Amino acid sequence: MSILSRRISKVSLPILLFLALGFLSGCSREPKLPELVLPETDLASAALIPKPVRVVNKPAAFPLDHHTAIFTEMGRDAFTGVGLFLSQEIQKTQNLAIPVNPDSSTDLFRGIYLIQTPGMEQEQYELAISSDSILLRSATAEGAFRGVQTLRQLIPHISNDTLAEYPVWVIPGGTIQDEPTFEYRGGMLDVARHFFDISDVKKYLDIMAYYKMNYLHLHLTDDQGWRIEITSWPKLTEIGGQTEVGGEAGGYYTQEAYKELVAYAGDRYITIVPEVDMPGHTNAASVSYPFLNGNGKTPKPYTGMRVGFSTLDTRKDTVYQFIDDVVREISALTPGPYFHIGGDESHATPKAEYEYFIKRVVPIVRKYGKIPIGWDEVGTVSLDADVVAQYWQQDKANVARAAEQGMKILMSPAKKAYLDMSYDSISKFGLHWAAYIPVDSAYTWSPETYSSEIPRAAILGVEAPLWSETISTIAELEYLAFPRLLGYAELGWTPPAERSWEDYKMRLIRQTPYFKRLDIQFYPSQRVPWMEADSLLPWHNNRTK
Ligand code: TNX
Repeated sequence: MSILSRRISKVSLPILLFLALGFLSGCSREPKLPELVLPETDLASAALIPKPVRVVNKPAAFPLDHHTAIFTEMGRDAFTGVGLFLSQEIQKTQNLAIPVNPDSSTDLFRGIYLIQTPGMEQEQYELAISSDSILLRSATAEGAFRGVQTLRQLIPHISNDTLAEYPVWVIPGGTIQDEPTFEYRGGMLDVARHFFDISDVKKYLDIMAYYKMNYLHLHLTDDQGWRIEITSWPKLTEIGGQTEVGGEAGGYYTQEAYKELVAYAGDRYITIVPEVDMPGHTNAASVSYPFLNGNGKTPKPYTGMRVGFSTLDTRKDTVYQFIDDVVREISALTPGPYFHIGGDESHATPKAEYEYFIKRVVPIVRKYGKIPIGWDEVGTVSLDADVVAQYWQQDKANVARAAEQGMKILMSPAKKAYLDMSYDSISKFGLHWAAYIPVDSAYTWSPETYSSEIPRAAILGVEAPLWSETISTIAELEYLAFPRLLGYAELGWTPPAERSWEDYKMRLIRQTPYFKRLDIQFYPSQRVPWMEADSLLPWHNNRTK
């Protein structure tokens, strides 16, 4: 028996009734839905990113039109929320109104059904597309949300206006069975070197969600700025939030704004990971509260690009009280499981002091119910295995030590995964201390095998950090992030055997209608054949000439 039929046979009685009622209401009424003769389709060649695990074609297609409705399982609010999200996106993109859970006894619909199916993994989903229905099965609303992104990517950006008196968007028929390779597929924004307001971050979240990424790490503090309101220490933002690289005015998130961002991410099944970088990268904190650095001096605000010159006073109890307050306030606003403590480039902190400091901060994070993450330097400190080390440096000693201690590793090797590395020597923005990272190089590596020191079982996932020393506008941010971010989304989701640059780049070029619609200022790398895009759109360009 195939996996598919095995799963269908497990569908419970209430769900069968739910489906049958939907279909019966269709059969029992006059007039019937118009029969449309649809063109041949090819689901297996659709330009999906990340590439799904398994796709099977079927000689059928689904006509998305004003006769379509979304039905979600009754009494499951989270599933209804996912249905509403899909409906809103179709409204925005196709300008088509699709009702969610309409009364199907008064009107006739072809249904998109979101069906809760126990026994599947957290983010696993199955999409079965035929001429009269789309069935999206998952155990959780999160799984349904990931499947909805696949469906969105399958809807052509142009309607076919020759099939009926009204616009029809032809969705290719077949079955997709899909689930992620890694549980953590993330991006990081450095909002400290340059501040980006919540509308910019929301746009990034929209795009991450479309490509099934599920964690956004916010680098909230650094030498050049403190970006989150802490009510018990108000000068952090009153003073420390007012600067950024280059001397422009900085900015910060009020707690209300941060909560709004967390909720916006949550609606997209993305978890925010807040980072307060310490004991280094703390000049902005010490400008606000000079006692923190322990050297008796009030530091000047810093707007340059150097690293490694600041430290907290590791032997002062009031410093740990300060940290306790910061971790407590941010943790209370953050429903996700992780709290990032930075810990990188603490060159101004003697090694023994660094170890002492990290060992005192890790329990504070645990006290507020969070799992500590640190940059790979934390791997050098003897810690329990619940701490996550984020691999960034070429020197593998730190991650090797972390893996020996049983810590999980988040893969962000700078040579491959740093979005702030320039594409090439003529790139307008970015740094190149680790490497130039052209679009193909960003994609053609395997987190699974990148480092022999890190066993596959220790890898939590992949994250692409975007440091912001050289970028200050959303357009500049997008130039560095796109199209490379999509490659990291695929590395996190698609198993290695299914990945190929030749295949990926042809799917990548077909993302341009989406990029244009969202006005994403992507870098049109010459390693990708963008010009051929129009003639290569089997689904996305089925308007008859
Ligand atoms: C290293 S990566 C840093 C950041 C810089 C970045 C620039 C890491 C943990 N620390 O402070 O912004 O390089 O590429």
